Amino acid sequence: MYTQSMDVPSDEVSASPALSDAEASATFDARCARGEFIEAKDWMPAPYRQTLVRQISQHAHSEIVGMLPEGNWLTRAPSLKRKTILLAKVQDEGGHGLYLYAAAETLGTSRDDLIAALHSGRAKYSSIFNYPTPTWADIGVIGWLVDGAAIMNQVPLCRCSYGPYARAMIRICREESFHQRQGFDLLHTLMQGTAAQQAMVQDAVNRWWWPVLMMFGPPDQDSPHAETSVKWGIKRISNDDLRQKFVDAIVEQAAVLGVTLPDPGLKWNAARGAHDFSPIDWTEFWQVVNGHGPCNRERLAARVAAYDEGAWVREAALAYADKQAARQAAAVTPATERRSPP
Ligand code: BYC
Repeated sequence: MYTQSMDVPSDEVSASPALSDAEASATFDARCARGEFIEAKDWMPAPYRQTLVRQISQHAHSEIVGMLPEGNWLTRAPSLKRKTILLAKVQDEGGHGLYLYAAAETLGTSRDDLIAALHSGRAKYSSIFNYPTPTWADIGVIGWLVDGAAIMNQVPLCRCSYGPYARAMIRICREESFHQRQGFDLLHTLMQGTAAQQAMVQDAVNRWWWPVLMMFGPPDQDSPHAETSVKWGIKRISNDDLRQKFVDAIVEQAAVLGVTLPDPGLKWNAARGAHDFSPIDWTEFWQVVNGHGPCNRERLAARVAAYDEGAWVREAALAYADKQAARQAAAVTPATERRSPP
């Protein structure tokens, strides 16, 4: 029903008329290697298109599902100022989802198909949004750590080889930077408060730290998409390298806040010029990714209910669009043609 996908027949998008498949592939790989942007109407190999639809749609779903844990606190924010900030942030996440669905649609897929894949459980979304937000400090930790991890992962995507995705990421990253600052500010305020408020922050940090490190995806040797995504300039930095950069950046910020990161193995390694940290529990990660995290069922049920309850809005929007189109058609038709015969 809803689509901005371009009206390109599938045989035209899957073959380059002038070149053989092998020549087209070689030309395409060379363009990626030179760091050129690939645009929606350019020839691209089918696996490149599939990889992008997979990643961009998962990313879009993450933004939309990601509104739920924070949305949980919109009615309970402790002041008008905090409520206004949180409302703006949650709306931003919705906007990011919409830019990203639109970017995925430029690859010839429809939004209806993408949303059906999410609702049926066929499409993934970020593991991190399957954890609960029982306290106000969770909202600060989402901003500081979850959005912080998102920025670390997404800044390199501004240079991704697919133009529409890269351009969407520029605005998204700017907004994510504001989100991270608001999370840090929220936690900083709580850390100047009572011992109970400080304990609430520490508890939230303890619960989110490991799931946040999992956001970057499996270790490089278990990342099946890494090789092709790097070759085609979709991924510029590997899962493990981004995770390491994130840990190194956060250690200092945690010290400024006065919180402890819950890892006794976390220490500076002068030889590597980076922090060592303890092994991650990948069994938990795969359980969450495969639908068995603390809130997976709740999150999907909330999305399906929101979609069903919004059916009347989509119908009204389509009826309005039809009416506008009919009016416009009538306006361009010469009056003589519109007059009914005697
Ligand atoms: N959760 O070969 P790999 C936000 C899957 S929104 C779930 O390394 P890839 C925010 C992966 O999809 C943040 N699944 O894959 C919003 C693949 O499965 P399939 C979302 C994960 O794609 C609201 C399999 O594991 N950010 O910040 O090369 C409020 C093997 O992985 C996860 C993005 O989506 C995970 N954490 O690399 C606040 C960024 N990790 O598809 C904040 C864009 C991996 O074969 N995405 N999997 O069934 C990416 O950069 C990459 O897709 C990833 C994974 C780094 C996530």
